[in-house]
Amino acid sequence: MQKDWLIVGDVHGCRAELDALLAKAEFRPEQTELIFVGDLINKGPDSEGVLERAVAYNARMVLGNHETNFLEQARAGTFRPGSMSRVAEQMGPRLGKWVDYLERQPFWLIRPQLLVVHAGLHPSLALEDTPPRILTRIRTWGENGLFMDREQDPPWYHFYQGDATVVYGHWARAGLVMRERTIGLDSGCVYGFQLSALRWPQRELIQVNAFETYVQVPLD
Ligand SMILES: [Mn+2]
Repeated sequence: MQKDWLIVGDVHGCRAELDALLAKAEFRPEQTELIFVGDLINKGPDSEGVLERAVAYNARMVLGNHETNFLEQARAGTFRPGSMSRVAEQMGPRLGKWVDYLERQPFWLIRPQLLVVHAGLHPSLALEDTPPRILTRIRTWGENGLFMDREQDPPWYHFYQGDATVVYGHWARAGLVMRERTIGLDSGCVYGFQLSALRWPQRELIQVNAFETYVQVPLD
C-alpha cells in the first residue's frame, strides 16, 4: 500500500513554521511521505533550512516559480540584487549542491486520483504538453492565455474537468481554497497568515499560524 502523503503549501523559507506544522501533524517519515507544492524558497528567513528539511525527510516536491527563477539566475551565473540573491548568499559554497537538487525536481507529482502542481493547469492542454511557465504561474485564464493573472478573468480551476483532485499553491491572495476537485494550499505564511498542509487521502487539513509577518502585503 502506498504511504499517505502530507502535502505542504508554499513555505517560502518559513522553516520554523514548517517545523511546527510537521510537529502538529505528528509527521513521521517512516509512515508518511512529505510532499511540497513548490515555492519552498525565497521571501522568508530560512530558505536553505527548508531545503535541508526536504532532504532530511526524503520529501518530494514540485517546482514553483521561485525555484525556476532561482535556477534561471543560477544558470546565468548572477543573481539580481534582492531576496533571491540573499537566498544564494545564505547557501554560500553549497549553492551548486542546491542547484543540482532543484534541477532534479519535477513539475508535477501524481498518484491515483491526485495531481500536485505548483500553480494550476491549462484549460485544455494535456499535462505533458503544458509549458512549465503555465504550470508554475497560472492563476486565471484570459484572452486565450494572453493573461494568466488578471483579477477579472476566471480562475484556472473553473475549466478543470478531470477526475483527479488537483492540489496546488501559488495563490496566497486567494488563501486556502478547498473545492471538491481542486485544493489551493497557499495560505500566505510568509505574509503573516498560515502555513497549511493536507493529509491525503484523508483530506485532513492541518494549519499553523505564522510566527511573524516576514513580507508585507500586497500578496504575490
Ligand atoms: Mn508561486
